Amino acid sequence: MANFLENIDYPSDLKKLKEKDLPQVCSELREMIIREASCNPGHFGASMGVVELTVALHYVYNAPYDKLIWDVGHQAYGHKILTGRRKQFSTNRRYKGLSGFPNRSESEYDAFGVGHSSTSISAALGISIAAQMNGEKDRKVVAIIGDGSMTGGMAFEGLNNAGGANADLLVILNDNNMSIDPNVGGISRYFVRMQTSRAYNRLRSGVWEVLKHFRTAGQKMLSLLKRHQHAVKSMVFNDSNLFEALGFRYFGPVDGHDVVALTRILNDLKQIPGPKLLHILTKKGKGFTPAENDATKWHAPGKFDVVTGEIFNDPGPHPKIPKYQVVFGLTLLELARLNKNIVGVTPAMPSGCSMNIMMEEMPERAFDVGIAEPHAVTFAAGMAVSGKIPFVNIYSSFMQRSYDQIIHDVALQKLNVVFCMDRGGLVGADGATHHGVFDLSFMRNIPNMTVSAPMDELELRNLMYTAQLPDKGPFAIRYPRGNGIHKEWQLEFSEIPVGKGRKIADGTDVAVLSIGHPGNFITEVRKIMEAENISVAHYDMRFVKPIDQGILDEVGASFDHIITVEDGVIAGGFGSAVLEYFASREIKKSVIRLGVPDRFIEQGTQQELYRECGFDKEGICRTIREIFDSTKK
Ligand SMILES: Cc1ncc(C[n+]2csc(CCOP(=O)(O)OP(=O)(O)O)c2C)c(N)n1
Repeated sequence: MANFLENIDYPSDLKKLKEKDLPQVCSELREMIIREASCNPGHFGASMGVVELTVALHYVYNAPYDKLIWDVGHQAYGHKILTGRRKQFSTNRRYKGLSGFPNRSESEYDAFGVGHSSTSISAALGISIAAQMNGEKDRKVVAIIGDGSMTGGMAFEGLNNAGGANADLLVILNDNNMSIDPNVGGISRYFVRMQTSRAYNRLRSGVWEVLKHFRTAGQKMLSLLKRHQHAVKSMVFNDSNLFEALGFRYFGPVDGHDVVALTRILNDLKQIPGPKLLHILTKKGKGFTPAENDATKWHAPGKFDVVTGEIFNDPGPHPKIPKYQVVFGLTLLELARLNKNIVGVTPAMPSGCSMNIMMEEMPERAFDVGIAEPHAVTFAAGMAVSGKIPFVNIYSSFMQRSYDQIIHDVALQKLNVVFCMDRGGLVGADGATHHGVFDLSFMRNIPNMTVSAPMDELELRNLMYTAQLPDKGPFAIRYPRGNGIHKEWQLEFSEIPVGKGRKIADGTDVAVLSIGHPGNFITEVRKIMEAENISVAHYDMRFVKPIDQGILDEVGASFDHIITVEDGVIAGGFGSAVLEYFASREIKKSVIRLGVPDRFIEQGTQQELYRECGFDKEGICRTIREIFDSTKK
């Protein structure tokens, strides 16, 4: 049998094939995604589910002139393979390799950079309006968005704007009834109803009638219809359909795994002007049974056996030691048992952040609110006003979405909301869109906010314990992706005095002040430096705000050389807080700040990225040597 995929470098090669060959292209594409993802882990289920859609889109549209905008972009592996990156696909998500998400600097086929959800409709609308302004009347713009991402408020802001603007835009709603975990909320239930309701199926047949007219009408008829858009619209307009009510023409739901039917529908829709929404039904993980049966596990499974479907969990460097996220999940449940006011809030990441542990035992006290970070924060603020103590767990990079809500709805009102920022710092393979490196900077300039970062999982537990004690106000705790370091971690809780760090080791030549997990690099650094006759003192500061002024006074008085280390942006971060304090007290000491420089860091392993930024063990040692080499001169 012919192997089509190996002859497809670009969509132009795909277009040479006959419609009847497309199902085989789909199965070859699926095989390749399975083969590659099994040994080079990444997002799996989502890309498998949109194979037919991907092939149909590239068969029908003329990318890169036409713009295909993937929401989140974790489902775009097939798109990457069909658009010039098949041979490099084995470098997906690796250091210096392909990005795991569409990225404009990687390919002209990636129309819009992405990684966070619910942006596609807004971006597509902007591109479509700009095309109109530029006189590019034939340019087609398509946003592809999942039902999970459709729960994000921004998606609705985009729909509202597009419906009112009457822009030429196609939104494809890829409905697989899943987010990472099962999709939640009214929208999700609405989509399920749409699939079964007779009213929608009647509407659908009306719509297909209109499509048939377009198909047979020819150009003359088409321009006539375009001129009478309003009349056409009223033929299919149905106010009880959410999208129709917003000004979109709704088509569907249709089978998203019938590639030939999809190409025909897309060709038809190309002829229809104005904002349109095509609702397709797909199965996440389609074509790989284990993934179809457990979509959450197979969202991003890690390495796996292509025959048995066994997932090879990466045991990490210390197999028995749990990840920070698990420590969070178990600790939250323990605290919730002790304090009846504690509630949990997660925007669509219950299994990612381990709040599912609390959900299982206390479903009425833990809330998945959909992919809705701003809402999650204000929802928590509302509960805090009524005496609850919400633990809102949001991955650090997604917390960026909630900035106004943190300031306006929580901090200004001094509410006792605990912000648990998982995946703080450089996260590794997910790359620039997902690194949680801005949080220490953007949290520390907010009045009333306590900003902390545990050095290990014991501190994480005790900070969580401290944050729920009375009158603590807004309290941020950020911790990294990955494993903790202690075998025994489920120790009794003890309160950590807010704003107090701790001295880990004495020294005389240089003081290293660390925040968060990079403090664990310093034990090794001290040993290496000791062998070179340099004595290093180490302080784990625990809090960026309020910062421990006692330690800073002590260090300022005793050391000429001070190094700060953080897994976050240097600009405005922890080291900057130290400098600001020294400046305010006129303490004039050399402070070298190590952390993430003022540029976006791409993907790689965390270790590779720490090295690139110069705050891994070697980088810290190098900095210390440079200080003493220069003082000798
Ligand atoms: C703002 C933001 N919050 C959370 C996430 C994490 N996330 C990545 S994919 C995903 C689920 C998306 O569901 P859907 O759009 O239905 O796509 P599917 O994976 O089901 O194909 C989530 C929550 C994100 N990328 N962006």
